[in-house]
Amino acid sequence: MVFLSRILHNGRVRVSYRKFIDSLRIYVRGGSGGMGFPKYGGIGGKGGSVIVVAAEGVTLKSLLDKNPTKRFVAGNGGNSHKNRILGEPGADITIPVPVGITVLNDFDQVLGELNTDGSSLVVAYGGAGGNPLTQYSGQRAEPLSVKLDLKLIADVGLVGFPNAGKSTLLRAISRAKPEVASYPFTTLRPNIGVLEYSDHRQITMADLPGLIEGAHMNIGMGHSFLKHVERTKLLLLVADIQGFQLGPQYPYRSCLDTVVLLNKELELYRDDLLDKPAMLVVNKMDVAEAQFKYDEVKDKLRYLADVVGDYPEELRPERVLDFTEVMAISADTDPIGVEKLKHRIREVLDFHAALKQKDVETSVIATLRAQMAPKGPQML
Ligand SMILES: Nc1nc2c(ncn2[C@@H]2O[C@H](COP(=O)(O)OP(=O)(O)OP(=O)(O)O)[C@@H](O)[C@H]2O)c(=O)[nH]1
Ligand SMILES: [Mg+2]
Repeated sequence: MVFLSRILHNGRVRVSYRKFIDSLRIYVRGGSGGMGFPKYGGIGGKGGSVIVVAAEGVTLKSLLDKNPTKRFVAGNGGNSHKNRILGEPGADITIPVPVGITVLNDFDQVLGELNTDGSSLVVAYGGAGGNPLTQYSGQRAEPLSVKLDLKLIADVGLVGFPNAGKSTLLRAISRAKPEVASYPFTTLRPNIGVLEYSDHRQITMADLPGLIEGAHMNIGMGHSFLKHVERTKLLLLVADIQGFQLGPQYPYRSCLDTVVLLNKELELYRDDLLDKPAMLVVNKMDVAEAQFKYDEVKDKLRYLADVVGDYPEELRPERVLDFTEVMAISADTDPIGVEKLKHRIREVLDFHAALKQKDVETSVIATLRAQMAPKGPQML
């Protein structure tokens, strides 16, 4: 009840997702150029640059904790003098940032993306050293503000209503230990787990906060965390066979309703997410009457296009997700089912990767299709 009062505060659902920092504005300035030396035609040293470098293990929170002023200024160039006609260049300053950062300027234009460990980007150049063209005075570099926007990099993104069992599934399928609890909005920040296979292949999966109808109007935790699925290769929707009801004054949504509403919220966030490969996992198949309910609804889940017409306009997506596969499991009690899912995820990822490769041999596609066919009859 404590939790419900937290969630249902003011009759609207408000839980802060913002405690997790996935975006940070910083202020940067290159170093000033050193003074030239007119008497000998000496040129001042160039100011240092500010460089952001992606590094594993860094978080925006750790960056902020170490640099609460969020200001980064590179070293000034040395002056030219009679013993050193060419002034010494100013020291560069490097800012370690998490892998997966997009750097944007004040106009929200993308300056670059740092998606691999060690990749770097110069965000501010130093001023030129004093020279004849500048009457030997060193140039000052302009201060700039840049935004560091983190998007997690994972192969698979878990998307589902609160309480559907996303974190339970991540716990069962990987060694990650995200928090699991019987109230909605347990997950406040994304977690990544690694699916490990016997041949050492690894697939990463991101667990996200619960997505709820009205998320686009900032209900629940809003939908801004969906940016973390923008780069995933596969959306894995998780739906509770029992459906969902946030509280007594909220409407009950069946399992099918939740899938349609997730589809709608994904569309409202960015409709090109619907073009991503997607799988659906119906969870909690161990509860009473689950099989009966699933048998009733499974064809509808597969062919959403046939059912969305029954929904009122405000709930109805314009375009539907095309699930490569619909699977029913119990994340909590069925390790065999979870293992099957783990292998299926790999097959589906490989299938879509092969399709994407334009020069892939048609025979390979044919083989993959044949492998997929018995379980995924709606495949292309
Ligand atoms: N019976 C049953 N309960 C499950 C199963 N999977 C998860 N649960 C329970 O459902 C509740 C919610 O599970 P979570 O994994 O925290 O759900 P979530 O989707 O991560 O929820 P949020 O983080 O709030 O979005 C917990 O009480 C779990 O124990 C399942 O397969 N069967
Ligand atoms: Mg969770």
